[in-house]
Amino acid sequence: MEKIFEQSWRWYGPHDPVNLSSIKQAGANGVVTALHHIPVGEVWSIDEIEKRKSLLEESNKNNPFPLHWNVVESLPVHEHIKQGRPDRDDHIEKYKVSLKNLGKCGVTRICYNFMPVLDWLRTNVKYRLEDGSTALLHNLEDLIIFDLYILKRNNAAEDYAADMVKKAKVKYSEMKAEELEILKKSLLMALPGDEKGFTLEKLRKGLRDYEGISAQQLRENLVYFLSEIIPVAEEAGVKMAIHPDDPPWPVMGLPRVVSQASDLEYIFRKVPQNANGLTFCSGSLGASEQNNLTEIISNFYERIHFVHLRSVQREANSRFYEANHLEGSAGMYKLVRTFYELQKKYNREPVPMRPDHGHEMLADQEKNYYPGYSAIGRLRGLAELRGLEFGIINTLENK
Ligand code: DNO
Repeated sequence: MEKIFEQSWRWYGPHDPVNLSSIKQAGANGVVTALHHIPVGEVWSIDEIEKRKSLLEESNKNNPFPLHWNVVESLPVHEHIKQGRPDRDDHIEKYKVSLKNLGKCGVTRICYNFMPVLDWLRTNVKYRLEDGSTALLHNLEDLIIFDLYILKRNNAAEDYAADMVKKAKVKYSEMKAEELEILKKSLLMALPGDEKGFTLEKLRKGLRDYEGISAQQLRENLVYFLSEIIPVAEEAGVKMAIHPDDPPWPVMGLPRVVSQASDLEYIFRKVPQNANGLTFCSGSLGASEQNNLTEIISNFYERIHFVHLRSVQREANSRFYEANHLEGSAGMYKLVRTFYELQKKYNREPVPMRPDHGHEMLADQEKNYYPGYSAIGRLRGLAELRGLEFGIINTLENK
């Protein structure tokens, strides 16, 4: 076997500070990208998809190592679909058209998520590590401080354990204004690819729109959505790959239903076609110690259409930070080895994999990257993961 993964790299498009030739130099040939300029819910026309493809084709001229668009990350799901509003069918119809258009253009893997309002959530996007680089941190205590004292959400304290609320209260009373500002900025940050971000008011409104929507209701809305789009995806030759919740538990009173193995079992049982698949994200799932990552890979292997590899270091009280790719709690050797063994068993093509996030380090510390998406940190991640893959294949095959 030559490869376990198709080495890939997330590219935000023409405005991304990391350009296509840098991606080639990083050693990736799969480009994971999305049409971020199209508002959520609007159709991705063939024209727009072809325009993005032509940027890659242009950069491939006279190049023996061509890039290709292998995964869409993300085709976002409109909030009204998640909320099950009366107009959800109109939004689902538009989603189907985008999906078919992508299939027609040969872009056949789509990553998306079903997290209400917010995507990934970190309380400090510049957490300094011992080696001087910075990483992303999630600290529940700080999230509580934000929720109670900055956002001032009604009855927020009821959503957390009493001892954590107490600890947060003490910490808050000692925090300086700058620290509170960092916390606020980190939590109101825009989602990847969106430059606008949240205001407190916009976030409050987003949360209000989910009042009365239980986890069970959200789950049913997800199944409704999947029952509609998966047959269309199958027909279009497209694989859908849902991204797990990050972190994998409810946040700010919002339900989250793609957090653990039982959630995955549920949605795959309800909508069994293989086009209904998973983005295996070791970082998101790995933030909860209840998730056994190798078991999840083994149980859902044939549905894993896309892989994000990164490792969080879990600490007490739902605090975690993003460690180097081969360190932290994920146990990367075992994960990659499990992928190797299953690929041999099922004789599958290499699955697209991207190093998810990287530290801000070296010259990148002077630049302004979207947190987690610096060039050098991800380059280090990819290089380490490729080395691990190379070592596993060569050792196990006695090369
Ligand atoms: C964060 C990403 C996520 C992911 C979406 C997919 O870095 O992994 O934001 O792109 O959840 O829909």
